[in-house]
Amino acid sequence: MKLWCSDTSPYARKVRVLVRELGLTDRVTEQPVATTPIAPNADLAKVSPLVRVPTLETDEGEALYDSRVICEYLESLDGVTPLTPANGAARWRDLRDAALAEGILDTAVGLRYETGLKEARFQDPNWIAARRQRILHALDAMESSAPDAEAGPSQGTIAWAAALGYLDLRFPDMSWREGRPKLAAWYERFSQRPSLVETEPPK
Ligand SMILES: N[C@@H](CCC(=O)N[C@@H](CS)C(=O)NCC(=O)O)C(=O)O
Repeated sequence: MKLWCSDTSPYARKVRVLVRELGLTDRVTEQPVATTPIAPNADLAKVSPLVRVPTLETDEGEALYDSRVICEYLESLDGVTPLTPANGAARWRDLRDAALAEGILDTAVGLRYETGLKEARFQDPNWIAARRQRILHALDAMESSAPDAEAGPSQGTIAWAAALGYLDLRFPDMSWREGRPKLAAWYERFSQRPSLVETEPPK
């Protein structure tokens, strides 16, 4: 399988972490690529109509996206022991947690494009402030339900770590740890997993 990814994409990082946690590194080759909304990568465009990373080309030649679909696919492969709870309340809670982190990412990545790719005169400070507020609000929800220190990897916990790592990379001024001691303690421990260390984005 071929995983189109980038070393700074938090969505791709979710998949790259899961690949490692599931023991699939021998079956997945990473294909780094640079793509942005205003400079879509031509090679990726040939296999992925939205031209976004991550995209997974399966051994059958199918292109899968987005990161959630790819995570579900990887956990469904023969010979793989899924990490995300299979059913019941634990599953819905975990997938809800993944959606919360992805909401943070959608907001933060959108902000990054807004401020990084648009000329200053086209940026709306009120909109930017509201988006930052949304991220802080979501972080408060994470603090209220921070996982046990011993919680293992799953789609939910991996998405949380990818989102927090992305805030450290792109929005250090948000100081997300301030006032969120449980979340900070959980992340401190979880981010030491080899899968997270190996996929840490370059500063
Ligand atoms: N919902 C998608 C989001 C993927 C996404 O937005 N990836 C970014 C990189 S972080 C990208 O490829 N951006 C290029 C673009 O939007 O044209 C997922 O979960 O995979």
